[in-house]
Amino acid sequence: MSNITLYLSPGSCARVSAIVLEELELEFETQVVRFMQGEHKTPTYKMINPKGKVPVLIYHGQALTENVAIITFLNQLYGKLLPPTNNPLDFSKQLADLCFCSSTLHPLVTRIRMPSFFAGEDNAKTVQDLAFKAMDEFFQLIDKTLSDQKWWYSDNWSAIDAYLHWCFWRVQDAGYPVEKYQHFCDHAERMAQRPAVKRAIARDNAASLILESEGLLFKPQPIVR
Ligand SMILES: N[C@@H](CCC(=O)N[C@@H](CS)C(=O)NCC(=O)O)C(=O)O
Repeated sequence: MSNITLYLSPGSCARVSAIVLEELELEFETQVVRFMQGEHKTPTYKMINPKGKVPVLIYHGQALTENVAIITFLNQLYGKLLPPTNNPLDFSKQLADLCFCSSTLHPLVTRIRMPSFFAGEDNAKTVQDLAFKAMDEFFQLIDKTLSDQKWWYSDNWSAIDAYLHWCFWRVQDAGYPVEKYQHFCDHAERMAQRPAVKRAIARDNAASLILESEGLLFKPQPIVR
Protein backbone atom coordinates (compact mmCIF):
# COMPACT_ATOMS: atom_id res chain seq x y z
CA MET A 1 0.00 0.00 0.00
CA SER A 2 1.28 3.44 -0.96
CA ASN A 3 1.76 6.25 1.55
CA ILE A 4 0.19 8.69 -0.88
CA THR A 5 -3.40 8.65 -2.13
CA LEU A 6 -5.09 11.16 -4.38
CA TYR A 7 -8.88 11.45 -4.30
CA LEU A 8 -10.05 12.42 -7.74
CA SER A 9 -12.95 12.50 -10.10
CA PRO A 10 -12.05 12.08 -13.79
CA GLY A 11 -11.71 15.36 -15.67
CA SER A 12 -11.78 17.41 -12.49
CA CYS A 13 -9.07 19.79 -11.33
CA ALA A 14 -7.61 16.88 -9.37
CA ARG A 15 -5.77 16.22 -12.62
CA VAL A 16 -3.48 19.14 -11.72
CA SER A 17 -2.39 17.33 -8.55
CA ALA A 18 -2.13 14.04 -10.47
CA ILE A 19 0.21 15.67 -13.00
CA VAL A 20 2.50 17.09 -10.32
CA LEU A 21 2.64 13.78 -8.45
CA GLU A 22 3.54 12.10 -11.73
CA GLU A 23 6.14 14.77 -12.50
CA LEU A 24 7.75 14.01 -9.15
CA GLU A 25 7.63 10.30 -10.02
CA LEU A 26 6.03 9.54 -6.68
CA GLU A 27 4.25 6.28 -6.16
CA PHE A 28 0.61 6.98 -5.39
CA GLU A 29 -2.82 5.43 -5.43
CA THR A 30 -5.94 7.05 -6.73
CA GLN A 31 -9.35 6.88 -5.14
CA VAL A 32 -12.27 7.63 -7.45
CA VAL A 33 -14.97 9.87 -5.98
CA ARG A 34 -18.46 9.23 -7.38
CA PHE A 35 -19.87 12.73 -7.94
CA MET A 36 -23.02 11.37 -9.59
CA GLN A 37 -23.84 9.53 -6.38
CA GLY A 38 -23.06 12.60 -4.30
CA GLU A 39 -20.29 10.69 -2.56
CA HIS A 40 -18.33 13.92 -2.05
CA LYS A 41 -21.17 15.36 0.03
CA THR A 42 -21.55 12.38 2.35
CA PRO A 43 -20.53 12.62 6.02
CA THR A 44 -17.88 9.94 5.42
CA TYR A 45 -16.20 11.90 2.63
CA LYS A 46 -16.57 15.17 4.54
CA MET A 47 -14.51 13.65 7.32
CA ILE A 48 -11.69 13.66 4.77
CA ASN A 49 -12.58 16.97 3.13
CA PRO A 50 -15.28 19.04 4.91
CA LYS A 51 -15.55 21.19 1.76
CA GLY A 52 -16.84 18.20 -0.20
CA LYS A 53 -14.46 18.66 -3.13
CA VAL A 54 -11.62 16.98 -4.94
CA PRO A 55 -8.67 16.85 -4.95
CA VAL A 56 -7.63 15.53 -1.58
CA LEU A 57 -4.09 14.37 -1.05
CA ILE A 58 -3.55 11.86 1.71
CA TYR A 59 0.11 12.05 2.56
CA HIS A 60 1.30 9.58 5.15
CA GLY A 61 -2.14 9.57 6.72
CA GLN A 62 -2.70 13.36 6.68
CA ALA A 63 -5.26 14.96 4.41
CA LEU A 64 -4.48 18.09 2.42
CA THR A 65 -6.93 19.90 0.14
CA GLU A 66 -6.67 22.64 -2.52
CA ASN A 67 -4.39 22.31 -5.51
CA VAL A 68 -2.40 25.39 -4.52
CA ALA A 69 -1.68 23.93 -1.09
CA ILE A 70 -0.90 20.48 -2.49
CA ILE A 71 1.54 21.95 -5.01
CA THR A 72 3.35 24.19 -2.53
CA PHE A 73 3.52 21.37 0.03
CA LEU A 74 4.97 18.89 -2.45
CA ASN A 75 7.34 21.54 -3.75
CA GLN A 76 8.63 22.18 -0.23
CA LEU A 77 9.29 18.48 0.14
CA TYR A 78 10.62 17.57 -3.28
CA GLY A 79 11.30 20.77 -5.24
CA LYS A 80 10.97 20.66 -9.05
CA LEU A 81 7.44 22.11 -9.14
CA LEU A 82 8.29 25.81 -8.88
CA PRO A 83 11.48 27.71 -9.64
CA PRO A 84 13.75 27.48 -6.57
CA THR A 85 13.88 30.69 -4.53
CA ASN A 86 14.61 31.90 -1.02
CA ASN A 87 13.28 35.33 -1.80
CA PRO A 88 9.90 35.93 -0.06
CA LEU A 89 8.67 38.24 -2.79
CA ASP A 90 9.59 35.82 -5.58
CA PHE A 91 7.87 33.00 -3.73
CA SER A 92 4.78 35.15 -3.20
CA LYS A 93 4.73 35.93 -6.91
CA GLN A 94 4.69 32.20 -7.64
CA LEU A 95 1.84 31.88 -5.17
CA ALA A 96 0.04 34.69 -7.00
CA ASP A 97 0.40 32.75 -10.26
CA LEU A 98 -1.02 29.61 -8.64
CA CYS A 99 -3.88 31.64 -7.18
CA PHE A 100 -4.52 33.16 -10.61
CA CYS A 101 -5.14 29.60 -11.83
CA SER A 102 -7.28 28.51 -8.92
CA SER A 103 -9.20 31.70 -8.14
CA THR A 104 -9.48 33.50 -11.46
CA LEU A 105 -9.30 30.87 -14.19
CA HIS A 106 -10.92 27.91 -12.46
CA PRO A 107 -14.25 29.63 -11.64
CA LEU A 108 -14.52 30.68 -15.29
CA VAL A 109 -13.66 27.15 -16.43
CA THR A 110 -16.56 25.87 -14.34
CA ARG A 111 -18.95 28.47 -15.76
CA ILE A 112 -17.89 27.52 -19.27
CA ARG A 113 -18.10 23.80 -18.64
CA MET A 114 -21.19 23.62 -16.43
CA PRO A 115 -23.12 26.92 -16.78
CA SER A 116 -26.46 25.35 -15.92
CA PHE A 117 -25.04 24.36 -12.53
CA PHE A 118 -25.00 28.07 -11.65
CA ALA A 119 -27.81 29.47 -13.72
CA GLY A 120 -30.25 26.67 -14.55
CA GLU A 121 -30.90 25.36 -18.06
CA ASP A 122 -32.73 28.50 -19.26
CA ASN A 123 -29.83 30.85 -18.52
CA ALA A 124 -26.95 28.49 -19.22
CA LYS A 125 -26.02 29.98 -22.58
CA THR A 126 -25.99 33.54 -21.20
CA VAL A 127 -23.67 32.49 -18.37
CA GLN A 128 -21.41 30.59 -20.76
CA ASP A 129 -21.30 33.57 -23.16
CA LEU A 130 -20.29 35.88 -20.30
CA ALA A 131 -17.64 33.42 -19.11
CA PHE A 132 -16.28 33.11 -22.68
CA LYS A 133 -15.97 36.89 -22.79
CA ALA A 134 -14.30 37.12 -19.39
CA MET A 135 -11.92 34.27 -20.20
CA ASP A 136 -10.69 35.97 -23.37
CA GLU A 137 -8.78 38.62 -21.39
CA PHE A 138 -6.91 35.93 -19.44
CA PHE A 139 -6.28 33.62 -22.37
CA GLN A 140 -4.83 36.62 -24.22
CA LEU A 141 -2.53 37.30 -21.28
CA ILE A 142 -1.41 33.65 -21.16
CA ASP A 143 -0.98 33.52 -24.93
CA LYS A 144 1.16 36.67 -24.86
CA THR A 145 3.31 35.29 -22.03
CA LEU A 146 3.86 32.07 -23.97
CA SER A 147 4.57 33.86 -27.25
CA ASP A 148 8.33 33.79 -26.81
CA GLN A 149 8.83 31.10 -24.19
CA LYS A 150 8.09 27.41 -23.83
CA TRP A 151 6.66 27.46 -20.33
CA TRP A 152 5.08 29.99 -17.97
CA TYR A 153 8.48 30.51 -16.37
CA SER A 154 10.51 30.66 -19.57
CA ASP A 155 12.55 27.47 -20.10
CA ASN A 156 11.55 25.94 -16.78
CA TRP A 157 8.49 23.75 -16.65
CA SER A 158 6.52 24.34 -13.45
CA ALA A 159 3.25 23.34 -11.78
CA ILE A 160 1.72 26.53 -13.24
CA ASP A 161 1.99 24.86 -16.64
CA ALA A 162 0.05 21.87 -15.32
CA TYR A 163 -2.68 24.14 -13.97
CA LEU A 164 -2.90 26.20 -17.16
CA HIS A 165 -3.05 23.01 -19.19
CA TRP A 166 -5.98 21.64 -17.22
CA CYS A 167 -7.87 24.94 -17.72
CA PHE A 168 -7.10 24.87 -21.47
CA TRP A 169 -8.21 21.28 -21.89
CA ARG A 170 -11.40 21.76 -19.89
CA VAL A 171 -12.64 24.77 -21.83
CA GLN A 172 -11.56 23.30 -25.17
CA ASP A 173 -13.71 20.30 -24.37
CA ALA A 174 -16.63 22.65 -23.69
CA GLY A 175 -16.41 24.40 -27.06
CA TYR A 176 -14.34 27.43 -26.10
CA PRO A 177 -12.47 28.69 -29.21
CA VAL A 178 -8.94 27.84 -28.03
CA GLU A 179 -7.64 28.05 -31.62
CA LYS A 180 -7.64 31.86 -31.22
CA TYR A 181 -4.65 31.47 -28.90
CA GLN A 182 -1.92 29.86 -30.99
CA HIS A 183 0.85 30.01 -28.38
CA PHE A 184 -1.39 28.49 -25.74
CA CYS A 185 -2.29 25.74 -28.26
CA ASP A 186 1.43 25.09 -28.81
CA HIS A 187 1.88 24.93 -25.03
CA ALA A 188 -0.93 22.34 -24.86
CA GLU A 189 0.88 20.27 -27.48
CA ARG A 190 4.10 20.41 -25.47
CA MET A 191 2.25 19.45 -22.30
CA ALA A 192 0.57 16.51 -24.03
CA GLN A 193 4.02 15.14 -24.94
CA ARG A 194 5.18 14.97 -21.34
CA PRO A 195 5.25 11.40 -19.99
CA ALA A 196 3.90 12.60 -16.62
CA VAL A 197 0.90 14.21 -18.29
CA LYS A 198 0.26 11.05 -20.29
CA ARG A 199 0.33 9.00 -17.10
CA ALA A 200 -2.02 11.41 -15.29
CA ILE A 201 -4.46 11.26 -18.22
CA ALA A 202 -4.24 7.46 -18.20
CA ARG A 203 -5.26 7.51 -14.53
CA ASP A 204 -8.19 9.79 -15.36
CA ASN A 205 -9.23 7.50 -18.21
CA ALA A 206 -9.07 4.46 -15.95
CA ALA A 207 -11.29 6.28 -13.45
CA SER A 208 -13.73 7.19 -16.26
CA LEU A 209 -13.96 3.54 -17.26
CA ILE A 210 -14.81 2.53 -13.72
CA LEU A 211 -17.56 5.15 -13.51
CA GLU A 212 -18.86 4.31 -16.99
CA SER A 213 -19.16 0.64 -16.07
CA GLU A 214 -21.23 1.70 -13.07
CA GLY A 215 -23.38 4.12 -15.10
CA LEU A 216 -21.96 7.00 -13.04
CA LEU A 217 -19.90 8.94 -15.59
CA PHE A 218 -20.93 12.61 -15.63
CA LYS A 219 -21.21 14.09 -19.13
CA PRO A 220 -22.55 17.66 -19.18
CA GLN A 221 -24.78 18.49 -22.14
CA PRO A 222 -22.96 20.79 -24.56
CA ILE A 223 -24.56 24.20 -25.08
CA VAL A 224 -25.92 24.55 -28.62
CA ARG A 225 -24.36 27.59 -30.33
N1 LIG B 1 -9.92 25.47 -5.14
C1 LIG B 1 -10.13 24.04 -5.16
C2 LIG B 1 -11.24 23.73 -6.11
C3 LIG B 1 -11.77 22.35 -5.91
C4 LIG B 1 -12.99 22.10 -6.78
O1 LIG B 1 -13.79 23.02 -7.06
N2 LIG B 1 -13.13 20.85 -7.21
C5 LIG B 1 -14.28 20.49 -7.99
C6 LIG B 1 -13.85 19.63 -9.18
S1 LIG B 1 -12.93 20.54 -10.37
C7 LIG B 1 -15.25 19.69 -7.16
O2 LIG B 1 -14.85 18.92 -6.32
N3 LIG B 1 -16.53 19.86 -7.42
C8 LIG B 1 -17.57 19.11 -6.80
C9 LIG B 1 -18.66 19.99 -6.26
O3 LIG B 1 -18.40 21.18 -6.04
O4 LIG B 1 -19.73 19.50 -6.07
C10 LIG B 1 -8.83 23.34 -5.55
O5 LIG B 1 -8.03 23.88 -6.29
O6 LIG B 1 -8.58 22.23 -5.09
